[in-house]
Parts: sequence; C-alpha cells; structure tokens
Amino acid sequence: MKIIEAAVSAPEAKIGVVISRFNKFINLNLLDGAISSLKRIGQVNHDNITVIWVPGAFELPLATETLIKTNKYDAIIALGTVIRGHTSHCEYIANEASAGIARISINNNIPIAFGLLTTENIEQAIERSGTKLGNKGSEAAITVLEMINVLKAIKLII
Ligand code: INI
Repeated sequence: MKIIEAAVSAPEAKIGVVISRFNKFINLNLLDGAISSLKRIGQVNHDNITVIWVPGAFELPLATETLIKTNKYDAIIALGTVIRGHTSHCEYIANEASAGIARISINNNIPIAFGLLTTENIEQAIERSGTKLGNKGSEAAITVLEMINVLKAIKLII
C-alpha cells in the first residue's frame, strides 16, 4: 500500500498572491494571514513571494492565469471578498471567480488556493479574516504549501 500525505514546509517555493482591491480593508487582513503562514509555517523566503493587486474578484482568474504562464511560480493564492448585496450581482462575480480559478488550476496542473470570502454581510467577512472564525488567507496559504508537496510526492513516488 502507498499512502501520500505531505508536510507543509516548502522553503524553496515561489508563490504568487493575487488579491482584489474591492473590499480592501478585509483583504489586507487575508493578505497578512497568508504571508504570515507562508513564512512562519512554510518557511517560504520573503523574496520568493509576489503580490499582485487587481480591481475585483472577477479579475482574479485572468491575473492568476497570466502569472502561471510566466512559469515562475509553484503555486498561487487568490484572495478577495464578495459580500452579498441587494441584487444577484455578487453571485455572478463569485461564480466566475471560483469556476475560473478551479479551471486554471486543473488545466495548468498547479495549486491555486481559493481564498475568496463569500459572505452575507461585512460582519461575517470580518469574522473570517483574522478574528473569531480564523483567517481564510492563512488557510489558503497552508493549502497551497501542502499541495505543492503533495504534487511533488505523487510525481516522485507513483
Ligand atoms: N468585487 C469583489 O471583489 N467583491 C464584491 O463584492 C464585488 N461586488 O459586490 O460588486 C466586486 N465587484 C467588482 C468586480 O469584481 C469587478 O472588478 C468589476 O465588475 C469589473 O469587472
């Protein structure tokens, strides 16, 4: 029997963080959580992290794909916040962002973490960006660290 379960340390990894400016006051906390986890938990070198700002969550997939095409990154963390309004506008944005990111990750065989908060209100977003319900940015960082090592192990062992 072979079992693959990887660690989360990836000191040599090159990580791109694509982040939305819309709801920036929340997203800055997601970024803080992501970078802190990359460095403290993943031991990722400060110089190997690139942060790219885009206007909104809808733009996350395009910037992510463009970054991947440079072939300089081992993983991408996509960060943003979509807060429900009075219309269905936010659903179109959240759906496109999530579908786009999933498609790009699979098509390019590269880990991309979906660090997009999709909440009913601002309070829920605050709770998930470094207060009582954790930090989605930090979770996203730990996810890509593990996935970098999982993909490596699959290629080595199987
Ligand atoms: N972008 C977000 O990141 N979050 C939102 O909640 C949001 N809402 O609700 O409108 C939002 N809109 C902007 C969108 O992502 C695009 O930047 C815009 O539509 C231009 O393409």
